[in-house]
Amino acid sequence: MGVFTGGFSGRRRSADPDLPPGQYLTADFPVLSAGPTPRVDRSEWELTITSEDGQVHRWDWPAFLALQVEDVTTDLHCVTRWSKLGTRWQGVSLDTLLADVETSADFVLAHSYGGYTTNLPLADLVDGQAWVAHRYDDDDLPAEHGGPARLLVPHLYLWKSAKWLRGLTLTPVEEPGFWETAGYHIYGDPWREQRYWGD
Ligand SMILES: Nc1nc2c(c(=O)[nH]1)N[C@H]1C(S)=C(S)[C@@H](COP(=O)(O)O)O[C@H]1N2
Ligand SMILES: [Mo]
Repeated sequence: MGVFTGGFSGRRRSADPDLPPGQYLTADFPVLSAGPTPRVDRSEWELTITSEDGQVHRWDWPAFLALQVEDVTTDLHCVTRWSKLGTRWQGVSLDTLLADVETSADFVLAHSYGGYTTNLPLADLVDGQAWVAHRYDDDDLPAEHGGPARLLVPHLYLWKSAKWLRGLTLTPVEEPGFWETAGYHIYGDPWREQRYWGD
């Protein structure tokens, strides 16, 4: 008797268990930017976290580099359906950046040099789920991929990983960002195919 693998449920399964539904694998690293690439000099760069009472935590480039840097290997899933597995980054965990931030807000609006914004629940940035990444593949993060530093939230669609990150604002009420206002899903879980409003 033959050995049958797959197909027994009658439903098509993704060939790669690391590939969310509706995604395909790519080996290259596409660049997706809604506008021109901002060129931010590291000597002018700063990252801020602003709590709901207006208290601002601020890091310039040397202060940021003085924080504990982590190695991260993770998969990326873009809502335009490409996925790239096993990407290698270095960055500072949001757990580290938020350590001294007192807040009772449940949401975050990330904003970038150049004006891009995206919203996330604060719960999705903590507990080892998110980084501010400044290195990719053992090199400085190229400007087109978000350097000097970008948000990296790999468990959500990649539009949540704001390139050229400038600040995070903690908000008690969720404020939709750039793509979310344009009809993308408010949360964006690739495993539940939350691409657009109503998904
Ligand atoms: N500031 C900023 N961040 C951004 C974007 C953007 O246009 N501006 N595009 C988002 C989208 S839609 C995707 S898919 C990823 C693409 O990242 P990459 O260009 O490094 O592949 O960045 C996200 N972060
Ligand atoms: Mo995207």
